[in-house]
Amino acid sequence: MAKKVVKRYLFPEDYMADPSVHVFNGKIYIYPSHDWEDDSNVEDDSGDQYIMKDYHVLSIDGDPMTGKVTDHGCVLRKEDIAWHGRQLWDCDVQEKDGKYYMFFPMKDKNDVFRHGVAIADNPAGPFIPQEEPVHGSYSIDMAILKDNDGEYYMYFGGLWGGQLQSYRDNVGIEDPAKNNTPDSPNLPHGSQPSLPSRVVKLSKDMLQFGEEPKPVQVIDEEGKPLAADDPHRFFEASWTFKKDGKYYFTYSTGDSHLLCYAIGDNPYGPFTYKGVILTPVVGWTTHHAIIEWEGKWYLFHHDSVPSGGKSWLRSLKVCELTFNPDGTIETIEGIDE
Ligand code: FUB
Repeated sequence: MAKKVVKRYLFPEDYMADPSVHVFNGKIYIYPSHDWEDDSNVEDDSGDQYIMKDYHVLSIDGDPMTGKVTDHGCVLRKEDIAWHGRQLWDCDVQEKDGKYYMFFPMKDKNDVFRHGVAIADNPAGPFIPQEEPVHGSYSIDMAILKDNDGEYYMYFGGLWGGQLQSYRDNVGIEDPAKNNTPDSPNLPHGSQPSLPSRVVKLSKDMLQFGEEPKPVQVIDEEGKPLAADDPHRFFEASWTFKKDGKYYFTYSTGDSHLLCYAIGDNPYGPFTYKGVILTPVVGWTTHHAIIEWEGKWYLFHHDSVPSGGKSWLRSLKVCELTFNPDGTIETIEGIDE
């Protein structure tokens, strides 16, 4: 049974989505996508309606449910990135040795998603982009885990418009700009294993992959990868965090509109599927971040209620998340009314 909980819209002043959230220097920072509407929002299965052109940083003074939200303004624009094509989608930021590294996906001039890195001296930016995308990078939706041993792991990938189906073993098997819909011949079907997200350890300088990306297996209690027709299989929007020595891998199921989670013993997995975090919200996409703040856990996500259901105009929300004593998560109801 999904539980109804109190939720807060964080930034009614503008449409923002895909929150990545971290506590830096004792303060909560949100790194969202900045949704945009003009004549070119065309709704289709390949995500052409998500035409974001820049990133803002938000921060919260104190408690996520009540603290004042500050917009630190535009911290990176598409035009500032030498290799830019279009669509600045879900980014994430991590700190290393006093520098802040923003990892972002954007289509290059051939309409192929690559990962960029931009660097700042403080968590509120501005972020200065590197000249080139990360070598060998592909697909979308990065989330960076800083592990206790000082290593940083990036989780990434997304189906359909996220282009993950165009790669096998980190090599393109077709032009990733093509077949960005559910009809792609490269998507598995029925009881075939679903396509996994990827995880990669970052290089010491945080600017490249430090190894070949590996598949993130989400398995059932019998150890079998979730099947392509399982409504709980991975689609996009990876997130990770650690709690009580366990690694939680959380993600969106895309066309079944759920946020789900799986638990593992190390950053590479496998992760055993455990359940639904959030039932469908208003709007096609669902996306999230989970953090601990002063002993409580919070789910940051988005929906399209304030825009009257326009899937490309989403609004940031937060609510408290409850863990059961065995480490499982209480399912939250996505619709508030
Ligand atoms: O915001 C564009 C895309 O929509 C994101 O990359 C996905 O996770 C989905 O929220």
